[in-house]
Amino acid sequence: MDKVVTCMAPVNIATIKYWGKRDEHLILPLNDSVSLTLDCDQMHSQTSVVAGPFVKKDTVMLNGHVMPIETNERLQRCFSLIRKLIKEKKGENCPEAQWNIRVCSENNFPTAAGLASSAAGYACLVYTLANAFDLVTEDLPAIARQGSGSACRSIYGGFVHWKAGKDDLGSDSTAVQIATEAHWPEMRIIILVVNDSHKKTSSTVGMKKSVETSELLQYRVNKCVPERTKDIIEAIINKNFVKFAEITMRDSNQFHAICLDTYPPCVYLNGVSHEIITFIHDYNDAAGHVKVSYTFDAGPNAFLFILEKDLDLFMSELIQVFPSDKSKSKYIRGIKSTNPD
Ligand code: 2P0
Repeated sequence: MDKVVTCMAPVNIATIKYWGKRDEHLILPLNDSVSLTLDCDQMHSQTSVVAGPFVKKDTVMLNGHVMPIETNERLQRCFSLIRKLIKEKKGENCPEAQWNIRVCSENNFPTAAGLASSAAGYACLVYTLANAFDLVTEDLPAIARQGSGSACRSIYGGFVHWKAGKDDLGSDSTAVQIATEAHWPEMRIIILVVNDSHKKTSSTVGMKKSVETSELLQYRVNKCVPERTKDIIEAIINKNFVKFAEITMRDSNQFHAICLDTYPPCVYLNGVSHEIITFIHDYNDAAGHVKVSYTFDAGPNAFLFILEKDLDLFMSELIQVFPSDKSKSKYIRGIKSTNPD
């Protein structure tokens, strides 16, 4: 390889949350999840890869810091799965499979702050490696999944369904696209960054604790997620915003209820998050039906969904209630057309 290959991958926001693994090592989830991948020109990872006999050893730099690959099982697995693919496609003894690889990756947004940085990061790593070695394959989501579960959803744009699968080896646990980014162009996402510092309990640790201690988690996995997944996919295909929005809010609330049911509890939302939830419900009540919905990941930051026709009026009220200052939200960013800062 005599050139540097650079790719970008955006974050994805789950509307049906992934929370809990049935296999920690292979990163196999207990339940299906559904997400929307943002545009690449917004929050994204950018990764550059170079490989060849001239590279002395595998190295990965993230945001200017060297990552210790030797102690990072997930990075090692991604590298070895890519090398396995190279051998499958180009022959067991091909020189490329022996080359060392140098990776340099950057996020254009805060890392590990509950803003889906590992999803974008691992999706980008795997996608860039595949491009660098000319590996055209449908296996990329399954490889990205083994870096970070939610990364399999960022391989695709638009609306994505990560099927949990049943197989012990994970052959059927992969992401499929529900609809492309062109399907629902009126959809907008607003991100309210309440706090962009590192979260106290990582998602990986939090979901492990939930699997071990939450009595509600199995109820969610067996009784709620299957029907919600079916309904939200239908809502996406039919562009039924009210249905989509209601399921999204319910699933976010149930996910955080599981976090509180975890012992000791994982508290990801803060006072401002709860103020945002109240504000959204008050806004929808005043409008007479659901105009905007929220979802929160493993952090206090809010992701709001709204249709373009309702955006201006909503933003004018939002900015009054949550001015972009340090006491409330640090900044407010509208994905696609709006940037009030
Ligand atoms: C999601 N989250 O569906 C859920 C909602 C956080 C809250 O996927 O252990 O970083 O690397 O598989 O992918 C975050 O979990 O966890 C996540 P690992 P990951 O977006």
